[in-house]
Amino acid sequence: MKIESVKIFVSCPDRNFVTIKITSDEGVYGLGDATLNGRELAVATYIEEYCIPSLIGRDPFDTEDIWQYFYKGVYWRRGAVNMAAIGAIDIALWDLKAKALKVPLYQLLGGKSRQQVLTYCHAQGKTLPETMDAIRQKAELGYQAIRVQSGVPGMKSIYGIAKSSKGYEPAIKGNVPAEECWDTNKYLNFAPKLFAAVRKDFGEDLHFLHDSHHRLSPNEAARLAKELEPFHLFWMEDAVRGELQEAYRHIRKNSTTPLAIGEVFNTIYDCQTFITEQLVDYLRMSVPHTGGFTHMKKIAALAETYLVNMAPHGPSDISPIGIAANLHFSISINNFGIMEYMGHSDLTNEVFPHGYVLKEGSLYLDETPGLGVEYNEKLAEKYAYEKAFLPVNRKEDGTMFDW
Ligand code: GCO
Ligand code: MG
Repeated sequence: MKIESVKIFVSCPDRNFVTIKITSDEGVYGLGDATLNGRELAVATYIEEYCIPSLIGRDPFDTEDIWQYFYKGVYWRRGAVNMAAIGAIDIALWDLKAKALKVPLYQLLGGKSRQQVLTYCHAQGKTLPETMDAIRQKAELGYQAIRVQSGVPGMKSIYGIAKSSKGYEPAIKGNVPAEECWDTNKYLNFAPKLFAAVRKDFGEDLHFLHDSHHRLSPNEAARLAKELEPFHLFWMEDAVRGELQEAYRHIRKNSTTPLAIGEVFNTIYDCQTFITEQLVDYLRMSVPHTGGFTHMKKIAALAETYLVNMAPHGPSDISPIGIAANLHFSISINNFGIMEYMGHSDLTNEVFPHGYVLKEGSLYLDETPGLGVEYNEKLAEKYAYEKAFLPVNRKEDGTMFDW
């Protein structure tokens, strides 16, 4: 079998998505998710200009060699754009292979290690009472794990809180990024109060998670992790930027609150120290952003050796193709923790019809060969790309800060 054509589609069915379609000379095709929130055209151009010519004529079953060709063969290694491009190609090739062999993709990854994939959803509100209502609604839907984000008194905006009633969406349409304003002290004083209230109302049974979105210093993170200990969080996420992996030693030494990190990582080298020193409990890399199945299998294997669990990133900016990739990966590995699932709008789901279903907070795969997701090209054509950015963040005195 040979790769005959590769196409890239950029569309905006409520939000931007980049989709790759690789077709073989036998007419079998595979789909991949190349969406990188706020940098969509960079990945699309990278694939179009620098990858497609080298893919044509190759055997699509050679996933390992093709992966190495685009990783090792490129002098400029790693990086979000590069690895999202490799991830999209790799996912499409595995989808194609599974379709050609007429099996659901997870069968190529080792079969099922469990029957369903536990997910967590988001509950958020501008105020504490609003947040408590949102948690109640999600609990009533049967979710067992809920990420809680709340507005902080005295702060105008904060990561994770919806501006409209349509639900939280991190990318904002426009020509330049929106600006947010941050105050660590107000946040640190409020977060323990939030979780004290949450446990008081909802008891011990539900799992609660929280995302600090890379805004704390190691010592601030240690303080928060310690103060949150009595409320038994499932995890505290992205407390400190992950560029300096050693920074987590200090948090780890000072608290037993479970730690998660990794949604912006894209190679095994971004988490090597986290794994080998057991500095975190969960790694949050996603299959599409981290070089696809070929690379993620190796990361999961290293993490398994050190008793670290995988917990793929699953926001709305990963398309249903990327979500399905995360699902096949999560169902097949032994060291799976939990998967984020924000869900998508009805329109997005119409453009990407899929077989996975959510029941009582867990996702179930069907037995369709491949990933089990389609891309409705005709419908997608009606929704042209609209430039959108993630916000940037400054401290109250104007200093540029982490978002
Ligand atoms: C999460 C994330 C997201 C990201 C977003 C960026 O835990 O789901 O933090 O909300 O901010 O995916 O594109
Ligand atoms: Mg996050």
